[in-house]
Amino acid sequence: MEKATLQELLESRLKDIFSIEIAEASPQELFLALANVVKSCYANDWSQTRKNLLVEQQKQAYYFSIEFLPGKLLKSNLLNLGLLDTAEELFEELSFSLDEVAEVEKDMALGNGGLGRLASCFMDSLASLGLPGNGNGIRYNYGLFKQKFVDGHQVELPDDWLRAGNVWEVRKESKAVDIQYGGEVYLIEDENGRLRPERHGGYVWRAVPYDTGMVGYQNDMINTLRLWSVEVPAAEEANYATIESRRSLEDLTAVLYPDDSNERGKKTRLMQEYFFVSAGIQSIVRYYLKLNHPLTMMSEKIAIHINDTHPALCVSELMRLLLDDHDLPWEQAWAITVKVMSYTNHTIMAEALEKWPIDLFKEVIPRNYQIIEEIDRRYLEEYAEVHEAALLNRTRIIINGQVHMAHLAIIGSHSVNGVAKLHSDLLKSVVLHDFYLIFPERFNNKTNGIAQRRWMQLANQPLSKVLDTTIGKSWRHNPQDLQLLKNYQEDPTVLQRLADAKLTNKQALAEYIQQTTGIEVDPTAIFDVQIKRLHAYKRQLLNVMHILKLYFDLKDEPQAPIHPRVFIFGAKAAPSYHYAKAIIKVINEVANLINHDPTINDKLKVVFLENYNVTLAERIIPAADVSEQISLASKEASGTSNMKLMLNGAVTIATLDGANIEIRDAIGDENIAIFGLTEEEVYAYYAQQNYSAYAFYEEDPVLQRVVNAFIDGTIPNIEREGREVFDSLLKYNDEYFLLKDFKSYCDAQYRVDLAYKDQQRWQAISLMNIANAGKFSADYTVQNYADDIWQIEPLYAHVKEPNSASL
Ligand code: 4GP
Repeated sequence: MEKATLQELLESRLKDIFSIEIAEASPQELFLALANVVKSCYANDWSQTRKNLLVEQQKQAYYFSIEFLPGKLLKSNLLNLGLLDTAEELFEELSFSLDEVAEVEKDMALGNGGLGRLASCFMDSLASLGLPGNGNGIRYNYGLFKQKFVDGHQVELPDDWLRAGNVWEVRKESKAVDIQYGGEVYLIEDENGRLRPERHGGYVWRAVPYDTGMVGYQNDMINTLRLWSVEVPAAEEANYATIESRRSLEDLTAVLYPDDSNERGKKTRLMQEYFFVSAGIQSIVRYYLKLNHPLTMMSEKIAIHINDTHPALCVSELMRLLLDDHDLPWEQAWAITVKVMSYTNHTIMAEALEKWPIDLFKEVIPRNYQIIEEIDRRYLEEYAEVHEAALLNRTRIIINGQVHMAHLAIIGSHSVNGVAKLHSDLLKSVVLHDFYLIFPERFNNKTNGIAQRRWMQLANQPLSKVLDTTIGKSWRHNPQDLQLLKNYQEDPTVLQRLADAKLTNKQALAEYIQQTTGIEVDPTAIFDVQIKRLHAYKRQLLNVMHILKLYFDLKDEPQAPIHPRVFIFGAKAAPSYHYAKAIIKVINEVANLINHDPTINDKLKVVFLENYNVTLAERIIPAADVSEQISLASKEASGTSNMKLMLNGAVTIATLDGANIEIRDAIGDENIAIFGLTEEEVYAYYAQQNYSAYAFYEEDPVLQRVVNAFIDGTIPNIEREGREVFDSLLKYNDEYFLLKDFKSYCDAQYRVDLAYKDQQRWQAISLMNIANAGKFSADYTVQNYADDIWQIEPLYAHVKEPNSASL
């Protein structure tokens, strides 16, 4: 599209919506007008994609996820439509900044972290590969809370992201479905001797879908992200006459992760899970029936993906529809269900493997509960002759009065995958070992990937330009072409250009830090970044302990040859995760102490940026020199910020955990700083039960001084939190082995410091990281899901060649 055409469209939208001229428009008005133009640019392709899918009758994948974290969409849609450069030029000509306009958009934060962000990366890749794949989730009125720091404590404010409306979504009233909750279900024999459910009581809520176009990268493919919102069904209006009764209904899709420390929150959560599952499955079956194929062939046209355990009810809900609404015999319905379903596990942390009390199940979704009981009964019966009773009793779905969602997902799926090689191996050997014995053929690995277009082309334009001029533009379509950069490892001009791009990004981040926190940081210092959810296993505390060590080194010897460093944190703690919040307070107070200590002479700065989200990540990642990936080996399933930071030229300091191992394999030991226990060593400690935090503390005076600092008054204002940290390390024997890994972490940090001082060497390492990051594009990951799990192919009727993703 020509610039002039874009301008005309923009002008006419501004007139239509606001009755104003461009010159009078505010960034808000420009945003809305431009977003509407963008929408109209893909409207036709969106309907064409749907029509083609119906005509071609190709198999489609449906990705069920309780979280999606797309971030802002304006610039990514412009990029994918091939309009970004034109829009940027136009705005410049009009003396506006496109960035300022894009900033207006609310970050769509319908998720917590890795799991939700991965779901959105996959949406982008599916469309960009021309693959028919749709998202299915919940349209929460409030996204993940907005984080503020008050006196160094995390305070959670509601994220009212829908207040000004959401320009990208389309309400599809005609596609609404009813969701049944509660009541009692009796099984009554019909004239053919078949047991049929008869429902007494209960209530029906309406699920209304809001669809958002998922725009493929310059290929005219537009998939759909369908998010469901709850409403009162028209026939039930009279029953919801009071504000209170309405409120309890509206609570259902109000917030992501209702506080489930109480019964009411737990119930809401289970109802949410059933809500988006039932709505999604009903709409899929309705679509499938339009194709006029027998239900027994469903797996040839439909793949349903269970992203973590939250949508595990997909199994029992599809069974319910096939059995109750479509009269299929159990065996047929089960065969279809298992062929259609697949499941990804995202964590080995036990708390995330959901279990629900059966009483709650019976109360909320009684018919699904009956079906789950029957799946459970048949599971025991079917495998009784092949496997020992003890094994079956450990793997069955209903155990000790609880429904195990992961068991339901595994038993009901043909594929179970982990998200990095190590994680998938641990699933087989430890976490899901019992299931591996029963269903070895179901287990496979799909290492995570990232949306490289967002994390490089959009987030890091300075570096993108260096890449274009050095290796050409093919990397924009084929990320593996980043390898071409390897030819320049010893080219001082290219290394300098990379360094310049990094400096530009660091200057921009320094400005943001100054504006938002008042802290001044020097862009020539090392920017050392740890951005991820706050969790004990991710060991932000280990990072803090190293910072304290450097602090003491400088106190003892102010001229110590340490290259100046800025430690940057971004992290939210779950509202009910007390210990994680204590760590936030500690980091903030350590920052206060160090940033204001004149003897440190600005050699160390600690910055904890508030409200970490996708948009903030887009600011931080391009400016990072060092990437902290320091979880205890075996605990981080994969990680994806590790891949984003690597792509942007940061050098990783890492344990051999999750995808760090595959990053190390891709770039070689000389381009990454590895430290700490390996997964085998961690498990050896577990087996021998001989870990003694105190022993490490006792023998290392440096460590002693650091650990004591949490309680000896060195760090002001952390009486309670410091004690909690101290106790977790010594009294409760340091669950995540920080004391054991401390020394080797400090050694690795020292190596990083030395490497940075040799700028030529540092830039060459950084270059190798960028050059080898192509393989972590989610395009490749999704291609593997498409080939191995979903068996979907690019839309045949596609007008343009889909993005190639062969490895
Ligand atoms: C996360 C894992 O912690 C992270 O390692 C992984 O990269 C990400 O999923 C995507 O697979 N898990 C979650 C969760 O976000 O809620 O379990």
